[in-house]
Amino acid sequence: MIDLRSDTVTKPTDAMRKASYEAEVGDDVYGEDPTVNKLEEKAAEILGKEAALFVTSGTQGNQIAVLTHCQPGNEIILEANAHIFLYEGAAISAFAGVQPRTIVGERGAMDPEKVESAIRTEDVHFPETGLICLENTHNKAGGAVLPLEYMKKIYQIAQSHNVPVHLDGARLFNASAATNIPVREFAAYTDTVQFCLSKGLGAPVGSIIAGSKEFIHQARKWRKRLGGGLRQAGVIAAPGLVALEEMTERLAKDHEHAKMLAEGLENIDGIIIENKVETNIVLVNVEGTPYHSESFVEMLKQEGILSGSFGPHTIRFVTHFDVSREEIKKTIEIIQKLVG
Ligand code: TLP
Repeated sequence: MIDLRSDTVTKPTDAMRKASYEAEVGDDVYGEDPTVNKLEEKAAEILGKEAALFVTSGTQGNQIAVLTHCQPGNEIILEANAHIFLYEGAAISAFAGVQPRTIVGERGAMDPEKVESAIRTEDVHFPETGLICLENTHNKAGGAVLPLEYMKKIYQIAQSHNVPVHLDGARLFNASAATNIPVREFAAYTDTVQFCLSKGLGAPVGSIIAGSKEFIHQARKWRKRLGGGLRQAGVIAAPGLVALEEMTERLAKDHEHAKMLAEGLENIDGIIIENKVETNIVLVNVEGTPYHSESFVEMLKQEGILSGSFGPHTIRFVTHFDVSREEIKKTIEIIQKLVG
């Protein structure tokens, strides 16, 4: 199978498995797991933040950030297709008791003027704006990179209104690889950041959230409340360290493969590439073929290619390190044969 459903499907490398096996461990709830501590220190350093926390998933990281920043009854501003809004089971409302204020963006970026005017003024009727969330790269916008200047603008607006900014940087290293801008420069325009070790970086599980020491102190408590306080977690943190040491540079290869896939598919009659491919996601519109997205995905599956339906006519392909250049070529050939 050529699995292009998501970069979450990547399997741990041999080096990761070995690191797990050899990891020095302790009870992380007591703060005594040396491997987890090392991962958190390294992640904080890479992001230029005071402290970091190892969490079980991107969703947990985002939710801990919302819970830590906000009070029940707050409102958070986020893009209308943000993962936190679309794909996290309304956890912000169910757990944090906050309501979303969504703004439709352009390639994942909300108009800064709209963000500023969405921030609530003091009024007895209004919820307080507790947080602004950004997503970089933006999943639904096809792995679009939010430019650094844009992030700076949003951060300045947020600061002038005393509202914190959280970055869902599940694929922040992809944004960095696409722009050659270190992750810490993006992180500088945020109060807190979440990034996933388990996507393009290839670790089997886990995410990091980072921010000030005080924020991470509170976040640790929320992680415990949510049942995310793990014990000898070094065995899963060790692959995360390998991910940070060995897997960030190679993301450019996934981006090359995504561009190659888009270029190969765009010449096929009936197929339109919906996004400007900047990173590892290709959104393919099949409206001009006799198929809707679900049936297209099913047809590809029969041919040994896994993809994801991302709307009635849209299919998402995500490149990652378990997919080779030859497999990309083969994918193009098969789609050409099926609909060309
Ligand atoms: N995204 C998954 C699915 O949930 C859609 C994927 O296959 O892309 N933020 C962003 C921007 C994400 O894309 C994801 C996962 C998460 C957060 C959540 O991460 P996990 O799956 O670790 O909870």
